[in-house]
Amino acid sequence: MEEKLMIPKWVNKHNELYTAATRHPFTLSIRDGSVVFSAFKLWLGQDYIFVRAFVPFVASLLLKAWKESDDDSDVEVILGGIAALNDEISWFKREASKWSVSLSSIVPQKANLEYCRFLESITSPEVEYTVAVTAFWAIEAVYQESYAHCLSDGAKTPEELKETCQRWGNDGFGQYCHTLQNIANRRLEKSPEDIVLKAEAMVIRVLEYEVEFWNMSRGET
Ligand code: HMH
Repeated sequence: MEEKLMIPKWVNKHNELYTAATRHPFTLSIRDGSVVFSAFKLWLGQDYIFVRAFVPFVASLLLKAWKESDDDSDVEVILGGIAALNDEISWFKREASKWSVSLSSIVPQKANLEYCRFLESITSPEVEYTVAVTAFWAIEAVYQESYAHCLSDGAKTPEELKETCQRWGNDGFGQYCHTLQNIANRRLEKSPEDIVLKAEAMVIRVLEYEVEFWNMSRGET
């Protein structure tokens, strides 16, 4: 069957990279129960820094949606995303305290710094709304797919990590990612070729950064 929607088409076309990001050895180790807790703690501290940098990116996306979108509900969806991030930051603080991770002394690793710098670069007004919302979908979808897999049939995820997996792996978050994908697909359908090409390149870059981010927790970066 010929796929008309751009995102499913790209997921198919770049399946190897998509799978590298969503079935990474680190999240697979959570799923099979072999995860080393020190690796999880490293991820926790690094992701807290990432999420703090993610907020201004989503704020810039909100501004773009408000200015450029043809559908008022986009702003509401993104605002919901910002509200969820507010909650997420509180969750990171609680979770870090449970694991005795001191968030104030976390030093961002190279892969994290590079990803955060990239996020900052795409807050620029020169990045079109369609391209930015596609990036947003990709960033959220990697976590949704990765952590939902840790809760699926046959998973041996340690009890201590189930709440983390629930955070991104729950059905509500899955629905939210689907809504983001619908927004991106709708915009891409109406976009000229150059924007579509930029959005595809954006998906590839996000997936590459996500793989590098997970790699930190394997001690490879
Ligand atoms: C690195 N990517 C990374 N961290 C996150 N928290 C998300 C995506 C999803 O919010």
